[in-house]
Amino acid sequence: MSAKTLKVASGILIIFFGFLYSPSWAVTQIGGSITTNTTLGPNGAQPDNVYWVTSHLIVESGVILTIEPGVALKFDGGTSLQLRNNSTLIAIGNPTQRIAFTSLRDDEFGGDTNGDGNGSMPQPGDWGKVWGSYGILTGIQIGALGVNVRMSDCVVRYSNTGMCVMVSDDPQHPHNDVQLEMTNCEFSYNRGFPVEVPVYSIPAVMNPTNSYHDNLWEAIGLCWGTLTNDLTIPKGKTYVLATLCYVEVLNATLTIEPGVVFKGMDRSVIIMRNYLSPGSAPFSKLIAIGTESEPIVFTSFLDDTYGGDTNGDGSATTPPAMPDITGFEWSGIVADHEAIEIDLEHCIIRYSEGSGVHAQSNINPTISLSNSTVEFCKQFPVVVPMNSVEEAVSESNT
Ligand SMILES: [Ca+2]
Ligand SMILES: [Ca+2]
Repeated sequence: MSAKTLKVASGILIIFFGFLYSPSWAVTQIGGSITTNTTLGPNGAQPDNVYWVTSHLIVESGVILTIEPGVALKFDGGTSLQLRNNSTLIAIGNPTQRIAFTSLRDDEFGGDTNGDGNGSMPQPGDWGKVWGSYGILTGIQIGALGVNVRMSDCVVRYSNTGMCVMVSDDPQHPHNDVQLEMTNCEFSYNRGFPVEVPVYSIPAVMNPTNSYHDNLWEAIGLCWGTLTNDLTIPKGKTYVLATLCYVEVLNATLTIEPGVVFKGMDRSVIIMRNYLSPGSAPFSKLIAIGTESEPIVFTSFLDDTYGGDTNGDGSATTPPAMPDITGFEWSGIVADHEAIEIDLEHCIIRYSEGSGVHAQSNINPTISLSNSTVEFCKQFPVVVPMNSVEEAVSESNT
């Protein structure tokens, strides 16, 4: 085995390369900070198709990391790819040359990199790191601000949460504004969500060319995110509001298709806001019009009744019959400001630790609730202003 250490430009990216174990695959070891624009692949400064990530690979602010078609990044246990604020990841493969982000022990991409034949098999959770103030364990970590990610024909597998967009570390201004484009990507065998993204990235991750399978939490995870452009959420996957996630709708319309199932983790909410003066347009609207055969469901992450066993533990956990703040259930749908409209029809709302639908005091949103069921909430099922009482308590609701 031969190996040597190189420095790339002025950066501190350390690359070792040599022919390790398998004569058929060259393997380049990488890790550390990338401080200048870098290409990994046959046309890069260290041409190769297989990169063994031996420590956290960190794309620093302002830097572009390009990964070429057919390249495999194989991560040692506990390592990750971290995209700092204002960095860019371009990983555009093609159907015959996919780009893999996987475990060192995964011989299916890039051959027998660890040189033990079938002596070790990849497992969900093989790679990834705890990152961010909420302690999210994830493989590809996308910084909160100004990060641009373009992925096509990629495979992300055997990590914890495969890819996660972070929330700003400032608790007073949690915020993110990533640009995510994703097509023909596969997330599989991850021990957590395949992806956890802000609400505004749902069109990217739900592009029908992407696929998700055999992940422990087989759902689209949602982290804190502010929706400022109109969006329709399609059915097809369960959506889980992760711990402390605010799906915040701000001067926009959020429409939910019939048949969509949301599940909430501890203290997560769907919150409707409008920072303009009372009564002024544009409104914030939540439109959830289900049908009798395809209701729209908002419930607990622990509730397997709708959307199946999303938390991957069979029937080992169930939501408490009457959630308590110490039980860390989700916190319902909240109207936080004036000039807000909430239309709920054929909806099922369950297991909120507060109310199912709640208008903050001294505001006057328009809330319409019909043919719906609100059940197992800790507080009043609905707390609405006087102008909405007739709708909310009509006989069509239970
Ligand atoms: Ca092997
Ligand atoms: Ca379960």
